[in-house]
Amino acid sequence: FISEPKTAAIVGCPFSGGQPRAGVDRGPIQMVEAGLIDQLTDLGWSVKFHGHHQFEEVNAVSDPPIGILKNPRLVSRVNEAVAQVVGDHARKGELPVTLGGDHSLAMGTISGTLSVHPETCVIWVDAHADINTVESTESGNLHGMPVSFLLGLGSKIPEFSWVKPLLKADRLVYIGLRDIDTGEKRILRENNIKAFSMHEVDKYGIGKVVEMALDHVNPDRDRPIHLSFDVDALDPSVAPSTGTPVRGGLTFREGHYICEAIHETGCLVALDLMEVNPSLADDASVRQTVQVGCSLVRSALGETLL
Ligand code: B3U
Ligand code: MN
Ligand code: MN
Repeated sequence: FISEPKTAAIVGCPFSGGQPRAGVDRGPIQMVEAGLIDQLTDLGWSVKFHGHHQFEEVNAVSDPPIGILKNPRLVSRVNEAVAQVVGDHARKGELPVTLGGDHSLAMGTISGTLSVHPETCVIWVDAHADINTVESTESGNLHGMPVSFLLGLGSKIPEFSWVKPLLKADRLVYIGLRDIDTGEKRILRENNIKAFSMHEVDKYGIGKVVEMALDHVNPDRDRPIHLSFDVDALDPSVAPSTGTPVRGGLTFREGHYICEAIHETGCLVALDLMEVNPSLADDASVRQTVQVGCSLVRSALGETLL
């Protein structure tokens, strides 16, 4: 596979249907307005951006809940389109950088990556595990569920039949967890999924945690990496404008270190930066969160401190 494509393709996904709070659909717009494209160009990338994706058409479908799943058809159709777009970029050897939008979008982004690079491992950086199944979810919010769909866990619903269970449990690792539902803890345990919670970050330090995470999913550093970064992995003092902030999160440097270390592997083939919600919190907090989102992307794409 092409480990370091020279072209980055910005996939702007102004989508909020996987969770209840309005405004997360403005995240990608604000990150682009903050200058992300010029910043990546300055890092030496050729950057493709043809505007944010338009989801009005899918918005029009009648979409009653399925069980307690909210907006199921909308989330499914948007993600099917996202999978296609991300897959198309990856196939051309470009690095898809998906800006969310809520984290249900990773159902699409990771499906797209796996369709092109089946050996891909996923590094999921988040306060949450987003691994609820149709059976375990208490909220019915699909942004808390994309990982279970990718792994093929839980009962299948026909509306999501396009999602293939292409991700293997031993190709997935979490960093930053600290708010996991009881059902999710069981799912992680039963499927032997490797997770480095904030407890392990405290215990070993972020350098060791990233090394152990890579050793688990990518021991020879020869597999493609899809990094799915939920901005709520960061502490709310660092990234306040997000839908479900949880105290005790990653520092500014710990978040950036993860991105820098993954860049250094040369294996990054796709990146998600999700859950920036510019309508939550005051102007200064919004600006701070949008800027952190941009700088995480820059770090993953090779910005160094020296
Ligand atoms: N685990 C809960 C809460 C949650 C998951 N992801 C976020 N919140 N951002 C759920 O709704 O599944
Ligand atoms: Mn998430
Ligand atoms: Mn989260």
